[in-house]
Amino acid sequence: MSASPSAIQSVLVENRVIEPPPALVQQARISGMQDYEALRTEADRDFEGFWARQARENLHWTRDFTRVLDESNAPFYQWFDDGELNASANCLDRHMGTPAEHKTAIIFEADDGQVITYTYRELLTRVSQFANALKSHGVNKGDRVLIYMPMGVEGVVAMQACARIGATHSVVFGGFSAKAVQERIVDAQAVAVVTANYQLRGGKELPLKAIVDDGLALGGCECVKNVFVFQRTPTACNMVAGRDKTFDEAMQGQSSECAPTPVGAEHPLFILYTSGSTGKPKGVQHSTGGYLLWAKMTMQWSFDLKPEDVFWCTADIGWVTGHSYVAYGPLAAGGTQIIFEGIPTYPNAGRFWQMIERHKCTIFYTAPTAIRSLIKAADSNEAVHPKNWDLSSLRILGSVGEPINPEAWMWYYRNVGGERCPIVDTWWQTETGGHIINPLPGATPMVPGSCTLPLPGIYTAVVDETGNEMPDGSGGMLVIQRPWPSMIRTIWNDPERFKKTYFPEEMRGAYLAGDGAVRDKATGYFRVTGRIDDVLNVSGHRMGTMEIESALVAKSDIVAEAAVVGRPDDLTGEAICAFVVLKRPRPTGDEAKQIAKELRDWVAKEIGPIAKPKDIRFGDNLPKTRSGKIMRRLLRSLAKGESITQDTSTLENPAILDQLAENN
Ligand code: 6R9
Repeated sequence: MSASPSAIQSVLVENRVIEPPPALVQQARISGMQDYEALRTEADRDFEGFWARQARENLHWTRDFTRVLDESNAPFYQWFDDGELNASANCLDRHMGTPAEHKTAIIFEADDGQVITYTYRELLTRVSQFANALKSHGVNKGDRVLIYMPMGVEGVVAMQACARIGATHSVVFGGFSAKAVQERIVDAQAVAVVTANYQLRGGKELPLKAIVDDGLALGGCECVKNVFVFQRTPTACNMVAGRDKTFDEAMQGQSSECAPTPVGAEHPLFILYTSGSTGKPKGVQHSTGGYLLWAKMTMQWSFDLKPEDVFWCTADIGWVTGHSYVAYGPLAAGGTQIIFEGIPTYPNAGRFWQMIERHKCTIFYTAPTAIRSLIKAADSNEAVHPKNWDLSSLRILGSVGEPINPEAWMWYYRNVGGERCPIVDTWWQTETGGHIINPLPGATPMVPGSCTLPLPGIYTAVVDETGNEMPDGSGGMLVIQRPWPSMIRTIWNDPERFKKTYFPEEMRGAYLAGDGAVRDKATGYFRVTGRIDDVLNVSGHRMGTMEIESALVAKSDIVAEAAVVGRPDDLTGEAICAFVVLKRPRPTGDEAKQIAKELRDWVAKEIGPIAKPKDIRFGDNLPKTRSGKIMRRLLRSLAKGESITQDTSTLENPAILDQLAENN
């Protein structure tokens, strides 16, 4: 028995096409598909000329570039390489003497709801003082600085201060372990660490400095000469004389002026290690010029950012989204942004909606995992449903981090956006530096669950294992065929791995994203189906785990969340194993059996019998990284019945593994 390809597709074939609202189209920077096409055509006709124009219009260069793209040492591409600029000057100094100087750059809302605002002028002062503090403690251009901070303004100040003096930052998410901190210090040979005594999340005070101390004690960290400690709470922490100093001590007497250090366009602005869900962390190295250019351009293109907008990206600065769309993009584009210290469920799951109302947020950018958890909360408690708040300030919504299933998309569109706000589903990666495939809010007709079309100047395709383009409608590997300014430059300390991972020979010069995708026959729209390593082959049928997950989640009366992985099977090659979180308490025994049967039948009905999960296990939760990504690597081990030997330090909720290991 096998399902027809059309049956396999059915659950994800979306017939709904949602046009961007006419009022928004009228005012948007990129207004209507004709504007989009015009930019695409410009890039097609004169690729380098297109990027040169953008680079000169969007950034302030202290020395103009004469070369746009240097491909002589591909895939180590160089952009604008003989130009010089400073990223912090482009985010801050640039607005001095303009109407933006005294406008609010950052609205900070603390975990407990306290609000502090900072103008661009005030932010420049703080960044300059901290930059001077770094300099006077011997941090020089080209040095690496590890930043392990809570979500807040000081983290952004630390990043901007590094950029100001030409130091390369490496931000480590405040939920990572001491071992993760130590590994990243050693790999990058950081000369300083910037941290806080504690962080506040959901009313709890969690140590940061103590974890840095533990990390440094693990050895190999002699390179670290200074540790700067921001005192987030009055609680004391251990301070090592000579090495550690508080922010106040370090900044005392520092001038509030610090001339930005010009750096070459290719100077590494930062290293960011990719999440543990792909094995040994890779230090993704980004440039200054190309990276900043795209961070700014995508703020204006993808989010149509205007001076009066109040932008809110909920990502932590520990992830790439928090780099491009908190620390750099919004500032380079001169926007006002919200920075939130806490978590979406504290004091209750209405926090996001309450904050949107309170700060009159106009552009809201979050992750599907957050949306799904808030749907679940709203379903079980009306008091936290978004309808209880005035969300009429919103004009654009965004999604990032994983494919958004059509069910969640529609809920977000209806209940948060009031059927008035386009949803910009942005596909991109740490390695791409900024958005790659997404609708433009004032132009692209949307299809729930599809990230639609590549941005102008970006060339994406779907290919097979030998690099040949797949016919539209057939799944394959997502590649980016031409270089782009904000692309990864190398893996820190490992150029060979960079080449092998992203530019394998079979791809003949294209960048291999590691995701599967399909381009729609009729629209040319891309739908990203998940990581290539998540594609299953069951009885010779290729199926994205996402497709099965989407089917399970579509049973929205009972299913809250689902993750599907493959495990080896003698008969069918791979068997499908589903881990499911229900909207009711976790079932056991006969009840579990009965619901599992119901779900199998449902999936059979939605996709075809071939897609029926062989195993279904129920949990209170799924194992996730602290950025909210489901750790499929662990689920695959559990599905196989293996004991977990992998590193679980990046896991938000390690206790869940034991529960999911049981076959119910
Ligand atoms: C920005 C970010 C990258 C991986 C990527 C893909 C998945 C991100 C997505 C998406 C489908 C989207 N991903 N956005 N999949 N639709 N809109 O998340 O970077 O943490 O490096 O993750 O996330 O699988 O390859 P990063």
